[in-house]
Amino acid sequence: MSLKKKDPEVFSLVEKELQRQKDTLDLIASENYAPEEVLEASGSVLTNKYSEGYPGKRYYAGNEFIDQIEILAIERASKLFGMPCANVQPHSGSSANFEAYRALMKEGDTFMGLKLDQGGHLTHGSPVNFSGQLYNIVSYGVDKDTEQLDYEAIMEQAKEVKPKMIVCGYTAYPRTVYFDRFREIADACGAYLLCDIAHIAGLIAGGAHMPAGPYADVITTTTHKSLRGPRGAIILAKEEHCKLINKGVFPGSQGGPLDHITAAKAVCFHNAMQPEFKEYASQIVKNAKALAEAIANQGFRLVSGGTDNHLLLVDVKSKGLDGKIAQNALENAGIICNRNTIPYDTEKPFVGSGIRLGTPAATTRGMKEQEMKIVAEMFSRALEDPEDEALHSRINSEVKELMGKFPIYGSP
Ligand code: DSN
Repeated sequence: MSLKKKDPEVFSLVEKELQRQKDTLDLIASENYAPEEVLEASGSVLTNKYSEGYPGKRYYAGNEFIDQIEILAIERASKLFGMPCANVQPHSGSSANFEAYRALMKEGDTFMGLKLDQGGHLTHGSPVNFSGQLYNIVSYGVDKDTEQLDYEAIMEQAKEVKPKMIVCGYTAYPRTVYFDRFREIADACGAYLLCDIAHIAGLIAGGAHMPAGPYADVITTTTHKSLRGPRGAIILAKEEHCKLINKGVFPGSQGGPLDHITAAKAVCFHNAMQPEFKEYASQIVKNAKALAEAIANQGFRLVSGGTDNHLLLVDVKSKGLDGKIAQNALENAGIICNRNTIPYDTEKPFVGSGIRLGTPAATTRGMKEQEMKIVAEMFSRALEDPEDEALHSRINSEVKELMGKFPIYGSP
């Protein structure tokens, strides 16, 4: 009520954004709807506190309850992902990667990550990012025919390159990541293994993807994607790396932690330990498979032929479109997703030949396999003619009606 009175302009924009979220179909693979208890913790009075340092070792007084909250978050994160050390202070996935790299590497050291245009993240060695500027990057790619990781080829490359670190875990890779294979590769060349599980953290927590904990030296993850928590990140590590990681986060890179977000992370980890979360994670994958099959049946080519996880990459070139045109047409039809490069793309990254679709948010709304068939049909129809405004407006109404049957935040 106070926001409405004190700043009606911002209030009204927040309300409009809420309505947009309710009325449209969110298929952005990295987005989700944080539950109300997570929003409540992140919007709490904890935002008022300064807590530089760690529980029991702060640079400010008054941290009795903040310490208890951070300890809870640490213990829960550690248990959830099966690693002895957890740092719950990183503000974002990029910060977490920056901090973990700095903890275990010196500037100029060599690391291997998947190419950005084949599914890797900016922080996995892109030349326009700190990762590609501070370190010597030798990227690996996916196989041109299967569009999947070729573990034998990566092993050969790693033995030759002898990197200090290998990064696995991706933003646009629709297949299982075999962390056990990456452990073998890292061991064969004496590298640290960093698993960036940001996209699949919820699947791992819910048992729908193999865990990274038994294999990784360090895990980084955001908490707001399939994990369905607040916007932020964490780092998990083997005991031997704990001190360096903690120093790398504070004072190495960040100042005060966001205590309200730490509390929301603790709530998110608690939720992810409940039996219902297993069902949620497994339904995300079932929905992605159903969506992939239905979209392929509409005549689209899927990168790697399908999906094992929460996302699929649709090659819209197979229908004579590019990613940018397709993304805009879909947005006009109320289907929110993002364009993406596909392996060995001939388009520039700003255009791309692919559309990335993910099911974590739609699954949170309660949608199941039968709705995925309806979604695939609407997706295909919206792309029949990217210029047809009347068509998109009709589909937009159909999407809104469907979303009304799967409300978020209590009402359509
Ligand atoms: N921007 C995120 C994504 O959409 O995958 C990765 O950080």
